[in-house]
Amino acid sequence: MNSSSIKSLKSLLDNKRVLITCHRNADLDAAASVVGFSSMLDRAPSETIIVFPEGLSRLSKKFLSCLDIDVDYLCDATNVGDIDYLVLLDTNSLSQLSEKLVEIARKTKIVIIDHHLWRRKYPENTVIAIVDKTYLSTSSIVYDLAKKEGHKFNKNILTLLLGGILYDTKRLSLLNSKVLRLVANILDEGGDYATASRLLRHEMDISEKIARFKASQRVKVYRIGDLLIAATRVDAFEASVARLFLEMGADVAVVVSQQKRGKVRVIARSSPEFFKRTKISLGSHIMPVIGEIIQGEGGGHDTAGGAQGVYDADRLVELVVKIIVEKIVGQQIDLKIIEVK
Ligand SMILES: [Mn+2]
Repeated sequence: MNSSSIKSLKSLLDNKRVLITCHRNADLDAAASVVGFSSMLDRAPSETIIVFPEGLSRLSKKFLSCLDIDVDYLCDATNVGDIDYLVLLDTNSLSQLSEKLVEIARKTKIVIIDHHLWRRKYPENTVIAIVDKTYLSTSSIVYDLAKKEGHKFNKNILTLLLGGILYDTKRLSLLNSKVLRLVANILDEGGDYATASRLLRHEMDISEKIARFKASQRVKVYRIGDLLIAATRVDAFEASVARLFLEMGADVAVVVSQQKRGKVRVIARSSPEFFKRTKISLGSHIMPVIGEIIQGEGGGHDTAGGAQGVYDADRLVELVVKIIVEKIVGQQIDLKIIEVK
């Protein structure tokens, strides 16, 4: 990120109608960066509209309500009228937006702020792209951006941004000196680590617990050397189930779920050691391939990926495992041979 782009960003959005948004079902990093960014523009003479396509994640809602942060937002951009600038935070492809937002993106100047690299070219009308992986979260980019603009956040927004950073860095288990310094600055300015950390603690409700037990009963485990792949199909709580399998010792977890309107979704998680050893990135090497086969889209990070499309859910579980196995061993293998019985 260079300072010239930052200067122009602030003057750019002055006196403009700015729509600020992020990927669907905003996770904590996305929600915190949207709220942080819009509060930074608050004092500027611009009109800001926040859209959280398909709303906020449960954790994001919990942070906003417990921190008493009042945010006016829309869940879609159907009646927003003319927009001068579309600010995309924590969104690394237009497919993560709602249809209406994609429509707006096609005819509106775009500012991109993200820590995920875009696998495709930026949309044609992108005027500024602040995309930097080394920030590890979009919340830390927004914080740094605001700092450079001379903007001071109030304590609750600082704690929210801290939550976004903790969330995306898995509570700082991914870390570099820059992010550690930014976190130290946030604490110095009044961000509350104890509160952010407490709010991040996840309390499972009974339905999530049941989903985890059911998934454990149905899981299939495949072994390649000393690598284990655990795969199953669930109705809900995919991410929780994938986490559980990793905690149980799987190197890769694959979880498929049937969605509305005949769609099917798969998420996969791998341990950082798996990526280190095999150099197989779920987001770059596996999910885009799956996305194509199931006539949808796929992507994600090295150790966390997902794809959506149209396919039979049970067959999709096998397909994903097959493609991961093929990538590991360099050839197709009959899954029956490597299934742990
Ligand atoms: Mn993020």
